[in-house]
Amino acid sequence: MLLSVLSLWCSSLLVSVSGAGAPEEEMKMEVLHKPFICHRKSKNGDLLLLHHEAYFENGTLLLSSRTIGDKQPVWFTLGIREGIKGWDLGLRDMCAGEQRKLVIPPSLAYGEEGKGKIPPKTTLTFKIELVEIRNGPRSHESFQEMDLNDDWRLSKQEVKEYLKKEFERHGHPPNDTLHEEMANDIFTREDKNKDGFISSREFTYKHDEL
Ligand SMILES: [Ca+2]
Ligand SMILES: [Ca+2]
Repeated sequence: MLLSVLSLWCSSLLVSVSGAGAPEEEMKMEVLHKPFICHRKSKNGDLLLLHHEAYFENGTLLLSSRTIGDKQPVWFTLGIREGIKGWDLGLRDMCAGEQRKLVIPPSLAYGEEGKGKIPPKTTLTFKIELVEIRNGPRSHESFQEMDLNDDWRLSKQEVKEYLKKEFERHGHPPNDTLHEEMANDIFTREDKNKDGFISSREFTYKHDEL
């Protein structure tokens, strides 16, 4: 949870997607496997644990979470442009255990410029297996957990308490100076109307940002 909070609140970690202004091409989505039982479907703000494989249009494998790093599935927050736009659009209403194929045009991926090993104007095919869905840090439940006095807004002190708890939960010693800095950073970004509180409206992800 800590990492997702950090990535949510530190925009520098977000992958920027170029290609704005290019004509919007359609993304193709195909369900490869649908589990028989589906307790909940993914929605914006959820944390998704998933395996992903990316292929170029000629079928060459670009990367696979099953072979890189620790070969574990990765966490991804849906609907906040944490990755490419195509993922935010293509991984909604998905069940744990479901497998999808997404064919994502450059305008919803890495755009006119490409990125790293991805050349400009590349259409990418992803095979995604969703392993698990959890409440994301932007969920109603997370807000309630952070709002200690139930007044439907977060004070700087409540945010600092939350950061402290998250640090402890992950085995890091609390660090007042760091929490103060992080809270200041969060308020600069999130307290849109500058009233010194983050309202539930300011906190909750807004769907029309996509
Ligand atoms: Ca409060
Ligand atoms: Ca505010």
